[in-house]
Amino acid sequence: MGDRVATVDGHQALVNRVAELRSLLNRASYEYYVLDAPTMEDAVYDQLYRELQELEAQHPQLITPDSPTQRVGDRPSSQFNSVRHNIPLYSLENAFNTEELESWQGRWQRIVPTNDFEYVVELKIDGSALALTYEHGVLVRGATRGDGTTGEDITPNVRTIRSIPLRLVGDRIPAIVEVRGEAFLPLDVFEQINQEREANGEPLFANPRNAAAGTLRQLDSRIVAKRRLDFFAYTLYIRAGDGNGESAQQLDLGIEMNAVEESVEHPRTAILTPKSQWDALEALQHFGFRVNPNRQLCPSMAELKAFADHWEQARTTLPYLTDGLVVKLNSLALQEELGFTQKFPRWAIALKFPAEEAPTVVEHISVNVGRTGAVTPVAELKPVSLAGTTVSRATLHNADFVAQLDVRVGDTVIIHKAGEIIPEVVKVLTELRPEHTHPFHMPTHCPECAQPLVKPLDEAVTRCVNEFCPAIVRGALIHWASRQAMDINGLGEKWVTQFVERGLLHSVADIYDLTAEQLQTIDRMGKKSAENLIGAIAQSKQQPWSRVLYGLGIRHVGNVNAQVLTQAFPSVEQLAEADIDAIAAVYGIGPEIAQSVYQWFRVSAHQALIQRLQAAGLQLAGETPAASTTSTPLSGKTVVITGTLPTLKRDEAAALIQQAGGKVTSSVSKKTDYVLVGEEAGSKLDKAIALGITQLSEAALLNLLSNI
Ligand code: 3B8
Repeated sequence: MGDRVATVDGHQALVNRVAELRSLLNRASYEYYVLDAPTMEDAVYDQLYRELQELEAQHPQLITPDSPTQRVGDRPSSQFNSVRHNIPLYSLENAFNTEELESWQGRWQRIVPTNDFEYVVELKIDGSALALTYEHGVLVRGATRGDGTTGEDITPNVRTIRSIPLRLVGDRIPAIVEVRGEAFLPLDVFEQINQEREANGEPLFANPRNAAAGTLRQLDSRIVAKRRLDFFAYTLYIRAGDGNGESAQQLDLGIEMNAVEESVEHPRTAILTPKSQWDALEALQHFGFRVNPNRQLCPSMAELKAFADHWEQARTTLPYLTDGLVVKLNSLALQEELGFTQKFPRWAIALKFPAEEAPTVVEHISVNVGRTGAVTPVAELKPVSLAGTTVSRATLHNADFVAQLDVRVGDTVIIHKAGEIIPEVVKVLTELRPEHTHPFHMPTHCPECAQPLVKPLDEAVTRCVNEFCPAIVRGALIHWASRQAMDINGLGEKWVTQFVERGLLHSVADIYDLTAEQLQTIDRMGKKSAENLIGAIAQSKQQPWSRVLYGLGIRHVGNVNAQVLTQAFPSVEQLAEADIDAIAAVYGIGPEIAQSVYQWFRVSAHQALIQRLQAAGLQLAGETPAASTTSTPLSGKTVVITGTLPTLKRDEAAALIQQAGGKVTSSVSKKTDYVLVGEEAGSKLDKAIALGITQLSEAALLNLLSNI
C-alpha cells in the first residue's frame, strides 16, 4: 500500500520535473533565439536538455509537442500533405519608387476618402512566407504559402526553427491563433551551407531565399534542424469560438481588439485581431515571436521616404537579406474596409529597393577546379561597386550557361547581386562588344593538372577526374581538416596549398606522416605553430568514425548521411563489404547515395587509403555519437521481427530499428528486449511469450520512433 503511494508520488514528481525542464529550456531558448539575450549558460542548457531527453526516452508517454526535444527533426516524410488556408495568403503589389507609392495612396484614397491614417513600415524580409497555427497555445501546424489558397504542411520542419515558439507565451491564450511571417536564412548560415555544398560537390543555392525555400521543403527534418532557419512574425489572427468564448479582453496584452468577420468556411466564428498593425506586432512579441525591430509608424509620406532612404543604405549592415519595405495601413478597420483585389491587399504594398545591378567589363574568363573536380568558369571583372561591396568576380556556373549567354572576354556585362550573394552575370550588352572577340569554350584539359576533362551528356558539370589533380587534392585536404570533419585546427587553405606545392601532402593519409621538422621547412611556419599543428593532427585521430566517413568526401555523403551510414555500418569493413542493396536499405539513404558509396569502396586507391588511415590509428569503427548521446527508447535494445507487418516490409522495419540505435536479430533468446509482431507470427512469438518478452505492434514501434 505504502509502496503504491510512493510510486504514484514518484510518478507525479517525474511529471512535474519533465514539465519544469520543458519550461526552463523553452524559456532559455526564447531568451537566446528571440530576445538575443541569453541568460542560461550553454553547459547548463545542455545538462538540463540531456536530463529531459533521458526522462523522455524512459517515459515516451511524457513527450509533448512543445518539448524542446521535438526541435531536432523527425524521420523523413515521403511527401507533404496539402493544406487549405482558411484565410488566403496574398502576395504584395510592388512599387519601385515613391511616385508609384503615391499613386497607390491615391488609389486607396479614392475608395476610402480619408486623411486620417498612419502607415506602418516594416522591412520586407527576403525569405519564404509561413502560416503557423496554434491550438490552445500549442503549435499544431506550419504551412507554406503555396499558391496562396493551398500550401504544404511542413510542420516537422517548422518545429526545428528555434525562434518559433512551440507554445505561445502567456496565461490566457485564445483557442486558435494563426501567425504569419517570413522564414529566412541568416547570411552567415547561407554562406556556410553553400561552402558545405561546394565541398560535397552539390549544386549551390543561388541566394538565401532559394536556400530557405529549399530547406523548408526538405523531406528530412533532421537536415532542416541543422540549417538554423530563423523567422520574423508580421501577421496575427486570433480566432475566437470553439465554444470556449475566448474574447479579446481575455488576451490581457493591454491591446484592444477588433472583431472581424472571417471570410471563408467559418462564417460564424469571428477573427479577433488587435486594432492596428502596430499593436499586432507588439502582441506577436508578447506571444514569444521574433518581430523585426526595424519598423516605424509614419503619419505621412515624408517620414516614409526618410525611412526608405535610410534602409536602402543601411540594409547591407543587417545579418539577413531585405529586398524592400512593406508599407501597411495601420488601422485594421481601414484594412478591413479596403479589402483585397483578385491578387493583392489594397491596404499594403511593397516598396522594392533598387535592383543591385551594374555594368562592367569582363577582363578574363578563368576556370576553377573544386574538390570534387567540378570545373566552374568564372568571369574576372573590372572591379565594380555593388550593394556596398566591390565585385571583381562573377560565376558563370557551367559550360551551358556560358554558351547560352555567349559571354566573351572584352564584353560589357550586367552584374546582378540583388538577393544573390554570389554575383552573377545576367546580361551581355552585345551592342558594346568590341571587334575581334571570340566565343569562350570550356577547356578540354584541366587547368591544374592538364589531364582531359569529362562532361557527362546528361550533366551540366564538367569535371576533372584525375585523383592526383592538385586542385582536387587540395580540396580533399581542406575538407578533411574542416570543422565538421576532422576539425584539425590550423590546417586551412593557406597551409594546405603550400604543403601540396612543396610535395608534403598528396592525400589525407599523408597528414598523419607529417613531422614538426618537415613543417618548419615551410615559409613562415615557426616552431610553435608546427608543434601546435602536429598536436591538432594527433588529436584528430580520436574523431569518431562518422566524421572520418564524412571527411573522406564521398559524393553525396554529407555529415547527416555519414551519421546515418555509420549507425547502420559501425565499422569501415562492414560498409566496404556491403552491396548496393544493403546500403540503399538504410533508412534515409537513396539509391544514388548508395551507388556513390559502393563505387567509392571499389576503387583500389581508396582501399589503400583506408588501410593507411587504419595504420595511423584513426577511428574507423565505433559508435556514432548521435546515437549514443541522443538515447532513444530503442538504443542498445535487441529486437526480433516475426510475422507480416501491416505496412512496413521487414527490412524497412529493421532499418528503422537500427537507425534508432537498436539491433535486429533473428532468433528469440533471453537477451531479446522486444519482439515486433505481425500477422501469422509463428514459433518465435510463442518463445517470446514463454520468456516474457515485451511485444510491439508495428503501430507501437512507429509511435516509439516518432517520439525520437
Ligand atoms: C498582406 C500583408 C501579404 C503580406 C503582408 O517581410 C499580404 O505583410 C506579406 F497579403 O507578404 N516579407 C512583411 C513581409 C511580407 C508580407 C507582409 N509583411 N513584413 C515580409
